[in-house]
Amino acid sequence: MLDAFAKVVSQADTRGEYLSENQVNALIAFVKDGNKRVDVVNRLSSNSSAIVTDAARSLFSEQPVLVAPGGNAYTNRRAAACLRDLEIILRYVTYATFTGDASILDDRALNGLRETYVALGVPGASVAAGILKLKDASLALAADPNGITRGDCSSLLAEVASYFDRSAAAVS
Ligand code: PEB
Repeated sequence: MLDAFAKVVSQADTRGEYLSENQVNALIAFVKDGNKRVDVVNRLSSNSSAIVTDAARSLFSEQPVLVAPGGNAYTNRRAAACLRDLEIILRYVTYATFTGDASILDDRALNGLRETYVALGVPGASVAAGILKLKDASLALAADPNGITRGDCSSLLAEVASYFDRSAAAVS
């Protein structure tokens, strides 16, 4: 598991080089924008249940076969597993956002996930659709200007979006 700093240091060490000015400047920008990052993580973490249940509700209404008899999320046990899976992805996206690095998401959640779903018969494309719903809800919440100091969050939001896209691509 890496973070934005450890990644740059480890890459420089692999090449036996000092940190470049560009790398240092990028990390200074990372620190300067730290409050924005923490605010986004807090917003997503403290609204996680609503984000997850809304995403699942919307997925099931678009793909009702999932919860119809014979569907992969049919029965309370499987619907609960589905909600739990979305919750896990959201949680790892918040970790990646906090550390500014996708490796914790890759190593602990996405690695082998597609194969797990294939083995279980869980439709990966539907999971991916659910993850994109998590993304939409999370970005809307993260970008909500109410009750927060306004600033430019575009690159941070693009980064958060990339973690959801990466997760969806890993299972579809
Ligand atoms: C991944 N999901 C399921 C299982 C595992 C995961 C390992 C099998 C064990 C279990 O049931 O608990 N676990 C999950 C994950 C990590 C992890 C992401 C990362 C660290 O450890 N079914 C649908 C929807 C979708 C869904 C499309 C969006 O129709 C999910 C939700 N996952 C789903 C379902 C099951 C499951 C298990 C329904 C239960 C499958 C079954 O038992 O038949």
